[in-house]
Amino acid sequence: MYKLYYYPENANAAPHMILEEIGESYELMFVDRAKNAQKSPEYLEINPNGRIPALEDGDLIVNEAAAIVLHLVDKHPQAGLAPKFGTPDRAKFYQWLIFLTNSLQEELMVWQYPERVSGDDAAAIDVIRRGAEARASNFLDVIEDHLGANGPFVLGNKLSAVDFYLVMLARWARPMANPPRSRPHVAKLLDRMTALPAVRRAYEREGVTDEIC
Ligand SMILES: N[C@@H](CCC(=O)N[C@@H](CS)C(=O)NCC(=O)O)C(=O)O
Repeated sequence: MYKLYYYPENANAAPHMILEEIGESYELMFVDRAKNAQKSPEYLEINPNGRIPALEDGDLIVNEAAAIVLHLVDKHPQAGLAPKFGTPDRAKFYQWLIFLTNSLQEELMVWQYPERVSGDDAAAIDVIRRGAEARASNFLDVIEDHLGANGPFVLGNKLSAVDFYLVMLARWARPMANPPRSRPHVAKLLDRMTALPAVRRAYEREGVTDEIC
Protein backbone atom coordinates (compact mmCIF):
# COMPACT_ATOMS: atom_id res chain seq x y z
CA MET A 1 0.00 0.00 0.00
CA TYR A 2 1.25 3.50 -0.77
CA LYS A 3 2.16 5.78 2.12
CA LEU A 4 1.86 9.52 1.52
CA TYR A 5 3.68 11.78 3.97
CA TYR A 6 1.64 14.93 4.33
CA TYR A 7 0.71 18.06 6.21
CA PRO A 8 -2.67 19.65 5.43
CA GLU A 9 -2.70 21.66 2.20
CA ASN A 10 1.02 21.26 1.62
CA ALA A 11 2.62 20.05 -1.60
CA ASN A 12 1.14 16.63 -0.84
CA ALA A 13 -2.28 17.87 -2.03
CA ALA A 14 -1.69 17.11 -5.73
CA PRO A 15 -0.37 13.57 -5.16
CA HIS A 16 -3.20 13.06 -2.68
CA MET A 17 -5.90 14.04 -5.21
CA ILE A 18 -4.26 11.78 -7.80
CA LEU A 19 -4.23 8.83 -5.37
CA GLU A 20 -7.94 9.41 -4.80
CA GLU A 21 -8.66 9.69 -8.52
CA ILE A 22 -6.72 6.50 -9.26
CA GLY A 23 -8.65 4.71 -6.54
CA GLU A 24 -5.67 2.85 -5.07
CA SER A 25 -5.52 2.25 -1.33
CA TYR A 26 -3.03 4.39 0.53
CA GLU A 27 -2.13 5.41 4.05
CA LEU A 28 -1.69 9.03 5.10
CA MET A 29 1.39 9.63 7.25
CA PHE A 30 1.11 12.87 9.20
CA VAL A 31 4.29 14.95 9.40
CA ASP A 32 3.74 17.54 12.10
CA ARG A 33 5.14 20.58 10.40
CA ALA A 34 3.87 22.75 13.28
CA LYS A 35 6.50 20.93 15.35
CA ASN A 36 9.10 20.98 12.57
CA ALA A 37 8.80 17.20 12.22
CA GLN A 38 9.87 17.50 8.57
CA LYS A 39 13.37 18.21 9.90
CA SER A 40 13.41 15.28 12.35
CA PRO A 41 16.12 12.62 11.84
CA GLU A 42 13.40 10.05 11.07
CA TYR A 43 11.82 12.14 8.34
CA LEU A 44 15.18 13.25 6.91
CA GLU A 45 15.80 9.56 6.24
CA ILE A 46 12.74 9.68 4.01
CA ASN A 47 13.32 13.08 2.44
CA PRO A 48 16.81 14.51 3.09
CA ASN A 49 15.53 17.93 1.97
CA GLY A 50 13.24 18.07 5.00
CA ARG A 51 10.30 18.89 2.76
CA ILE A 52 6.79 17.50 2.47
CA PRO A 53 5.59 15.39 0.64
CA ALA A 54 7.16 11.97 0.19
CA LEU A 55 5.63 8.79 -1.16
CA GLU A 56 6.55 5.29 -0.07
CA ASP A 57 5.79 2.61 -2.64
CA GLY A 58 7.11 -0.59 -1.07
CA ASP A 59 10.88 -0.16 -0.86
CA LEU A 60 10.81 2.84 -3.14
CA ILE A 61 10.66 6.38 -1.75
CA VAL A 62 9.86 9.23 -4.11
CA ASN A 63 10.23 12.90 -3.15
CA GLU A 64 9.08 15.99 -5.04
CA ALA A 65 5.35 16.43 -5.60
CA ALA A 66 5.59 16.46 -9.40
CA ALA A 67 7.78 13.34 -9.46
CA ILE A 68 5.27 11.55 -7.23
CA VAL A 69 2.47 12.57 -9.58
CA LEU A 70 4.43 11.26 -12.59
CA HIS A 71 5.19 7.99 -10.82
CA LEU A 72 1.52 7.49 -9.95
CA VAL A 73 0.19 8.25 -13.42
CA ASP A 74 2.82 5.95 -14.97
CA LYS A 75 1.95 3.10 -12.62
CA HIS A 76 -1.77 3.46 -13.19
CA PRO A 77 -2.25 4.18 -16.89
CA GLN A 78 -5.83 2.89 -16.69
CA ALA A 79 -6.73 6.07 -14.80
CA GLY A 80 -5.96 8.00 -17.99
CA LEU A 81 -4.37 10.96 -16.22
CA ALA A 82 -1.55 11.40 -18.75
CA PRO A 83 -1.37 11.08 -22.54
CA LYS A 84 0.45 8.16 -24.18
CA PHE A 85 4.27 8.12 -24.10
CA GLY A 86 6.03 9.65 -27.06
CA THR A 87 3.03 11.63 -28.33
CA PRO A 88 2.85 15.41 -28.80
CA ASP A 89 0.22 15.49 -26.03
CA ARG A 90 2.66 13.75 -23.67
CA ALA A 91 5.26 16.44 -24.44
CA LYS A 92 2.71 19.14 -23.59
CA PHE A 93 1.79 17.26 -20.42
CA TYR A 94 5.45 17.40 -19.33
CA GLN A 95 5.67 21.04 -20.32
CA TRP A 96 2.70 22.12 -18.23
CA LEU A 97 3.50 19.99 -15.19
CA ILE A 98 7.08 21.21 -15.10
CA PHE A 99 5.97 24.79 -15.68
CA LEU A 100 3.62 24.49 -12.71
CA THR A 101 6.16 22.95 -10.34
CA ASN A 102 9.22 24.82 -11.51
CA SER A 103 7.85 28.26 -12.30
CA LEU A 104 4.47 28.95 -10.65
CA GLN A 105 5.08 26.85 -7.52
CA GLU A 106 8.52 28.37 -6.98
CA GLU A 107 7.24 31.95 -7.25
CA LEU A 108 4.42 31.10 -4.84
CA MET A 109 7.02 29.75 -2.41
CA VAL A 110 9.03 32.99 -2.59
CA TRP A 111 5.82 35.00 -2.17
CA GLN A 112 4.82 32.92 0.88
CA TYR A 113 8.29 32.85 2.44
CA PRO A 114 10.13 36.01 1.31
CA GLU A 115 12.28 35.92 4.45
CA ARG A 116 14.01 32.83 3.08
CA VAL A 117 15.35 35.03 0.29
CA SER A 118 15.89 38.26 2.23
CA GLY A 119 17.80 36.65 5.07
CA ASP A 120 18.64 39.39 7.59
CA ASP A 121 17.66 42.15 5.20
CA ALA A 122 14.12 42.78 6.50
CA ALA A 123 13.78 45.87 4.31
CA ALA A 124 13.97 43.66 1.22
CA ILE A 125 10.98 41.51 2.18
CA ASP A 126 8.32 43.69 0.55
CA VAL A 127 10.22 44.02 -2.71
CA ILE A 128 10.84 40.28 -2.88
CA ARG A 129 7.22 39.49 -2.07
CA ARG A 130 5.81 41.95 -4.60
CA GLY A 131 8.16 40.71 -7.31
CA ALA A 132 7.23 37.06 -6.72
CA GLU A 133 3.52 37.92 -6.70
CA ALA A 134 3.80 39.83 -9.98
CA ARG A 135 5.65 36.94 -11.63
CA ALA A 136 3.15 34.38 -10.27
CA SER A 137 0.32 36.59 -11.52
CA ASN A 138 1.86 36.71 -14.99
CA PHE A 139 2.14 32.93 -15.02
CA LEU A 140 -1.54 32.66 -14.06
CA ASP A 141 -2.37 35.06 -16.92
CA VAL A 142 -0.52 32.73 -19.30
CA ILE A 143 -2.63 29.82 -18.02
CA GLU A 144 -5.79 31.91 -18.44
CA ASP A 145 -4.93 32.75 -22.07
CA HIS A 146 -4.06 29.14 -22.76
CA LEU A 147 -7.34 27.87 -21.28
CA GLY A 148 -9.30 30.52 -23.21
CA ALA A 149 -7.80 29.27 -26.48
CA ASN A 150 -7.40 25.56 -25.72
CA GLY A 151 -9.46 24.64 -22.64
CA PRO A 152 -11.50 23.66 -20.80
CA PHE A 153 -8.68 21.54 -19.27
CA VAL A 154 -4.99 22.35 -19.51
CA LEU A 155 -4.62 19.60 -22.12
CA GLY A 156 -7.79 20.60 -23.97
CA ASN A 157 -10.74 18.25 -23.74
CA LYS A 158 -8.97 15.72 -21.57
CA LEU A 159 -8.64 15.89 -17.81
CA SER A 160 -5.06 15.14 -16.72
CA ALA A 161 -2.87 15.17 -13.63
CA VAL A 162 -1.84 18.72 -14.52
CA ASP A 163 -5.34 20.00 -13.69
CA PHE A 164 -5.06 18.52 -10.19
CA TYR A 165 -1.66 20.14 -9.73
CA LEU A 166 -3.17 23.48 -10.68
CA VAL A 167 -5.86 23.10 -8.00
CA MET A 168 -3.17 22.71 -5.33
CA LEU A 169 -1.36 25.86 -6.44
CA ALA A 170 -4.61 27.79 -6.87
CA ARG A 171 -5.45 27.13 -3.23
CA TRP A 172 -2.09 28.49 -2.12
CA ALA A 173 -2.55 31.56 -4.33
CA ARG A 174 -5.98 32.54 -3.00
CA PRO A 175 -4.68 35.49 -0.92
CA MET A 176 -3.01 37.15 -3.93
CA ALA A 177 -4.27 40.57 -5.04
CA ASN A 178 -5.35 38.90 -8.31
CA PRO A 179 -6.29 35.44 -7.08
CA PRO A 180 -6.55 32.62 -9.64
CA ARG A 181 -10.35 32.87 -9.63
CA SER A 182 -10.25 36.45 -10.89
CA ARG A 183 -9.51 34.89 -14.31
CA PRO A 184 -12.74 33.50 -15.87
CA HIS A 185 -11.29 30.45 -17.66
CA VAL A 186 -9.20 29.47 -14.64
CA ALA A 187 -12.30 29.92 -12.44
CA LYS A 188 -14.33 27.64 -14.71
CA LEU A 189 -11.67 24.95 -14.54
CA LEU A 190 -11.44 25.27 -10.75
CA ASP A 191 -15.24 24.91 -10.53
CA ARG A 192 -15.05 21.66 -12.51
CA MET A 193 -12.12 20.35 -10.52
CA THR A 194 -13.48 21.13 -7.08
CA ALA A 195 -16.71 19.33 -7.98
CA LEU A 196 -14.76 16.08 -8.47
CA PRO A 197 -15.18 13.58 -5.63
CA ALA A 198 -11.42 12.81 -5.67
CA VAL A 199 -10.57 16.46 -5.06
CA ARG A 200 -13.15 16.87 -2.33
CA ARG A 201 -12.16 13.65 -0.58
CA ALA A 202 -8.44 14.46 -0.59
CA TYR A 203 -8.96 17.89 0.98
CA GLU A 204 -11.55 16.54 3.41
CA ARG A 205 -9.09 13.89 4.58
CA GLU A 206 -6.55 16.67 5.15
CA GLY A 207 -9.09 18.53 7.29
CA VAL A 208 -9.94 21.33 4.86
CA THR A 209 -13.50 22.49 5.46
CA ASP A 210 -13.65 25.82 3.60
CA GLU A 211 -13.99 26.36 -0.15
CA ILE A 212 -11.00 24.58 -1.73
CA CYS A 213 -9.95 27.31 -4.15
N1 LIG B 1 9.74 21.12 -4.60
C1 LIG B 1 9.19 20.43 -3.47
C2 LIG B 1 8.78 21.49 -2.43
C3 LIG B 1 8.24 20.86 -1.21
C4 LIG B 1 8.05 21.90 -0.11
O1 LIG B 1 8.69 22.95 -0.10
N2 LIG B 1 7.16 21.58 0.81
C5 LIG B 1 6.87 22.49 1.89
C6 LIG B 1 5.41 22.39 2.25
S1 LIG B 1 4.37 22.91 0.91
C7 LIG B 1 7.68 22.11 3.11
O2 LIG B 1 7.87 20.95 3.39
N3 LIG B 1 8.11 23.10 3.87
C8 LIG B 1 8.77 22.85 5.11
C9 LIG B 1 10.10 23.47 5.22
O3 LIG B 1 10.53 24.16 4.27
O4 LIG B 1 10.73 23.29 6.26
C10 LIG B 1 7.97 19.61 -3.89
O5 LIG B 1 7.26 20.02 -4.81
O6 LIG B 1 7.77 18.52 -3.32
